[in-house]
Amino acid sequence: MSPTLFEQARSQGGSTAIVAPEGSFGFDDLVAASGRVAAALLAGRRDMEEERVCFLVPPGWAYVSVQWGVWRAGGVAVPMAVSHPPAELEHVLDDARPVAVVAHPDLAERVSGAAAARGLAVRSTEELVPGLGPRDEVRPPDDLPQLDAARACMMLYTSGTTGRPKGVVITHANVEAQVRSLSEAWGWSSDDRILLHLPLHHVHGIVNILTCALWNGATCEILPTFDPRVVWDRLGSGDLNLYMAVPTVYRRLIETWEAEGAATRARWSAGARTCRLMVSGSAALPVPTLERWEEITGHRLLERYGMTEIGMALSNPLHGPRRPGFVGQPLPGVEVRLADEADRTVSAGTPGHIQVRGPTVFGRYWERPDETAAAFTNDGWFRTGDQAVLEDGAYRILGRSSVDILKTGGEKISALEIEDVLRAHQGVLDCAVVGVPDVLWGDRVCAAVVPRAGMRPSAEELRAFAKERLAPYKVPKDISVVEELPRNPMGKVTKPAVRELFAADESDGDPA
Ligand code: MLC
Ligand code: AMP
Repeated sequence: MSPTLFEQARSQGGSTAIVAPEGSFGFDDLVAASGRVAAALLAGRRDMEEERVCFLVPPGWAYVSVQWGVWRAGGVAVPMAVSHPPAELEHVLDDARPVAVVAHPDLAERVSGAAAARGLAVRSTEELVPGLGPRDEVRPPDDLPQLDAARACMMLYTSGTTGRPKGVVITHANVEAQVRSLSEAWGWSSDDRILLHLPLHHVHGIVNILTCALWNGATCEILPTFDPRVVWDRLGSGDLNLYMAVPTVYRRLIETWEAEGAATRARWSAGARTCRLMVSGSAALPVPTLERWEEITGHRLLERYGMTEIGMALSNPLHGPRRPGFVGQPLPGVEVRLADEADRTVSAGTPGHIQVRGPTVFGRYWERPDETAAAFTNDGWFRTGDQAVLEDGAYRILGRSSVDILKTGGEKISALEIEDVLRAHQGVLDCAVVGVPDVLWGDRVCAAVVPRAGMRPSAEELRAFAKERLAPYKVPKDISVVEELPRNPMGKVTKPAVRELFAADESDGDPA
């Protein structure tokens, strides 16, 4: 793994690295535990040489130990989403072609069938991670591989406009550049203590929170799931000084605070005020959410913009004015430009496509050379697919270039992937999936469905069908059965008109 990340951890000795459901662990524990995981995965070999290890482990101590163990063994860590049904996990197994699968005992059943069908045994975190189960005599070898920073360390799955989710291959050098950039911009230090409840198959939780904390000798307090009352209790304790989340989480926290009595509200607010920094990202932060959070906690959220392929690119300042509705300026070491359709830089004040370059940017999609090539300009700029405008020195995000990429609760999803699944239902002739603007979810996933002649599948039946095949956050919240889809004169479905169907549904209160 990144020698710097590892050496920094080792130099922290017994100071607390992780507070998790399993207990409190020092950096020395992490060095020991990850060494043992690495040795077990290597099983006598010198180096995993970028072989993939898929792991299905809830956020906590075992997760971190396995991730670091894979890194130290020279493997590529492929975290699988704990919320995903077997069908989504199977896609990752088929695509990543791992040599090993590691699962927490509580989740093993969800992946064991698919793993066995692919000739893979599921290894338990209880067996691999010291302190969680019986120890055997496996010891970390003195000579775990020395890794070149250009080697891949992680693959994160992300949705695009075409096909199923694809693997974003991230190198040790990418992670290091991302962490250095954020550490400088947001003033991380070993005095920091941050709460982590975001899913750990995304860059937000993995890099911005977990790895930044460990790199800086700070403490990361991990909750296994998001429970707004638990989060408020932790913020209200005054023990934390850093907090990062997606806009949906801030909205949910506001709703929970508003439903409480005066004494609890006061305690929660007072504790939250003692934080030094609170950050929002992964989706547009609605200005009313920013304003209400400021009233409740005294914190004007620092909004930043990023993406799995590039880490973080733009950020409001740690010190200095944070403009509501804006995402600030390029982070240290990150080049950002706005370009027109011909990849020419546009002038300030003119909307353009956001393109990003620099050491934080990934190199390739896993085994998708054509999509990789299409994602970069000839001179190495990555096309994010987002649009923005530069106004008075700060960037304002205008939206995405594709109407078929949605963001719900910070999760990026493809409308086309959901449509493919709905069309596989025997009662569905055609359908269109859209994101309807929503203050809680960002995009609320909605589907208009044209039934086959003589059939009328209910919304609940279709949702159940989708839930078996897709991650829960991809399942449409509203499904409307319609006679036909709105189309333009060329016969193409007009998604803005589909969106309007749902706005109309809401007003007459008659969803299917
Ligand atoms: C859960 N549900 C969602 C959802 N998450 N629906 C839409 N969008 C989502 N994101 C649904 C469930 O299916 C369920 O529906 C109901 O909500 C309750 O489920 P839950 O599991 O109890 O939800 P909860 O734990 O409260 O999760 C909501 C959330 C979570 C917002 C906390 O989605 C979350 O942590 N999102 C953050 C994702 C993230 O880290 N993104 C970063 C990507 S990296 P039903 O119908 O079954 O009741 C990136 C780059 C960058 O974007 O810039 O950072
Ligand atoms: P992901 O692919 O899950 O990493 O999501 C990246 C996408 O999230 C970006 O391409 C943007 O569309 C969106 N995003 C991230 N941060 C912001 C933000 N602050 N404002 C608007 N959109 C954002």
